[in-house]
Formats: sequence, C-alpha cells, structure tokens
Amino acid sequence: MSQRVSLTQYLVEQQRLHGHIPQQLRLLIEVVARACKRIAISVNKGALGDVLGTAGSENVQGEVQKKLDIIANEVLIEANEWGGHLAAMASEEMESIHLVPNRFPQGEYLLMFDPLDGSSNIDVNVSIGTIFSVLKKLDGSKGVSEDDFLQPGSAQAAAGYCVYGPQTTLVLTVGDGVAMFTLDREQGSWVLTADDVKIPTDTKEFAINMSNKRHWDEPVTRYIDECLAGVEGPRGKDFNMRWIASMVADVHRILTRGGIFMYPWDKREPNKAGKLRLMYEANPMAFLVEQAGGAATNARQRILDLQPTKLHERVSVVLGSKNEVERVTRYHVESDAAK
Ligand code: AHM
Ligand code: MG
Repeated sequence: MSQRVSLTQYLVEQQRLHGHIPQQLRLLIEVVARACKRIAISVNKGALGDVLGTAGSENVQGEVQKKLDIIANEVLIEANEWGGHLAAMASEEMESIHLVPNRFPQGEYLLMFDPLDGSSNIDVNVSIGTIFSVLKKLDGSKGVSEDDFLQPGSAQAAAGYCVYGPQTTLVLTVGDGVAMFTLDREQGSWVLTADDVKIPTDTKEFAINMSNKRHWDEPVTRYIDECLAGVEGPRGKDFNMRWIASMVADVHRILTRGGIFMYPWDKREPNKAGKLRLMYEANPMAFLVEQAGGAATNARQRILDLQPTKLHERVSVVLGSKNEVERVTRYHVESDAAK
C-alpha cells in the first residue's frame, strides 16, 4: 500500500463517505484499539513483565484465570469507562455487567469482550487475542440491565478482534466489509494493511480439535471423515488440518486464506450447547466472517439470527468458507430430519 492510512483516517472516511459510523461509535472503536495496544505491550513483555501463569482465581465459567486474562480485562474496563460512548460493558471474565459509573458521562453503546482469547496459549508464546462486539442500547429503555445486551448478533454495530502474534493486527467491521490494521510499533499507530477482505468460498483446510472425535455428533463425524478420506473419498480432494486453540488465530487464518472452523456441541457436556460463548466469541466472529463473504452457523441456524437468552450463553460454532459451512449445516439438518 503506497499511502499509509491510519485507523483514525479509515474511520473518519467511513463516517464521511458512508455516514454509517456515528461519532460516538468511531471514538469507541478508537478507545478499544488503544486498549488493545496496551494489552499488546503486556503480552510482549511475557516473563519479563511477570504476566505469565495463573492468577489463582476462577471466572464465572469456572475456568482458571490467567494473570493476562485479568490484566486485559482491567485494561479494557479502565480505557472505556470514562469516554462517554458507553452505557455498560460485559466481559467473559466477569459474572455480571459493568455499568459506567455515574461520575462519567453516559453513552448509548454496549461493549462486550473476551479480553484474552486462547488463554491456554499465553504461557507457550502462541498467538492469542482480544475479541469485541458493540451493540446499541435499545431506544427508550431506562437505565441499563443485562436484558439490554440480549440482542441477536445481527444487531451489532461493530465487531472485531486484535490478534497478538508475530504481528499485532486489529481486524474490524462496522457492517461495511472487513478491514485489517497492523500495529506500527515505532509510530504507535494502526496502519490499514488489508481492506475489503474476502474469504474464498471453497477450501481444503479444516480446523477442529480432533481429540474430541469420539464425543462428536454423527454429522460432524461424517463431514470430517469425508475430509480425511482425501482424494479417494467422496470429496475427491485432500484436506489439510490446522488447530491453534486460539479462536482469534484460527479465524485470522480463515479470513486470510479461507478454511472452516468448528467447535461443535459434543457429548462431553451434553447440556451445554458448545464450548464457545455466543456474545463474546461467536457473534463478533460471525459478523466478521459474513462481512467477508463467509458463513457462520450453530450447525443448524445462522449464528447472527440467534436470540440470546443469557449473557454467558454458549453455542456450537461452524464458520468460514461458505460452501463448507453450508455442507456441515446441511448434514445436521438432514440428520435431524431422518430421526
Ligand atoms: P478462552 O476464551 O478461555 O481462551 O477459550 C476459548 C478458546 C478458543 O480460543 C479456542 O478455539 C478454544 O477455546 C480451544 O479449546 P480446546 O482447548 O478445547 O481445543
Ligand atoms: Mg475466548
């Protein structure tokens, strides 16, 4: 790219040309991006910054918290609460919503985040990230409660993630395609490095945790077995497999070169719809993937159409290259119909 475009320039341009980013939303995205820069600094320090290891606490999901989970959560809250853009925040790491204190101006947006996604990769120096989703408070509702957050993913005003890997990259949608910004550490600025990102419709690469194979539902087994059968099998082509165990890193690869990502329901915990969280992981990623021409379902329905019933709701996730996601979804629908 010959002329460097910063995140601010990109957002101002979107606001000016397309008029669909209100000023408050633009400023909110900039604050989130600034918080991600601070998290990136902590991530990079690693052992030198005493940020590795567990914090000795559990989050609302009963998962052991890493020090960086807590640091990233605090950075996002501190950065966002005084800006005047938000009414409240919700985080994968906090049991209930965080209201913007009365001493700060109140805004009309709601921010949700998974402060540090891929926690199991923190200590082993593998890519991790921050995922965020922005909703607008419904008109007319007084005060803020958890119910204000329970809007389907299709209502998101913006969504994105920041991946802390060999490069620190911010990936964003405001509902008009997907743009990627790389952090220029010397300048301290986000530089537009890919615009109008598109996921190829077909792929030969799948991402799933194969160690759960014995727990899968029959349509998942059918799909993966067909991929594994390769050129001699019904698909007539060889597939490659990747599993980073950081959703941000797996989705980043899919936005870059295509592929399918699956974290389906399985028999380990049959009463849970899946491992991943609808509000902090599935919705923002589904918004990005659809904006890049891909598809995202819970194996039966479009993720963005799902009506959330609680903040920490879990969901089955199938997303990425459109034809593959449609195939997996069809296998489930056919299997249900045959029952
Ligand atoms: P986290 O938000 O606690 O890090 O958990 C979510 C992560 C995803 O990033 C990733 O796709 C998945 O959990 C990996 O799970 P598993 O270790 O079961 O393969
Ligand atoms: Mg996560």
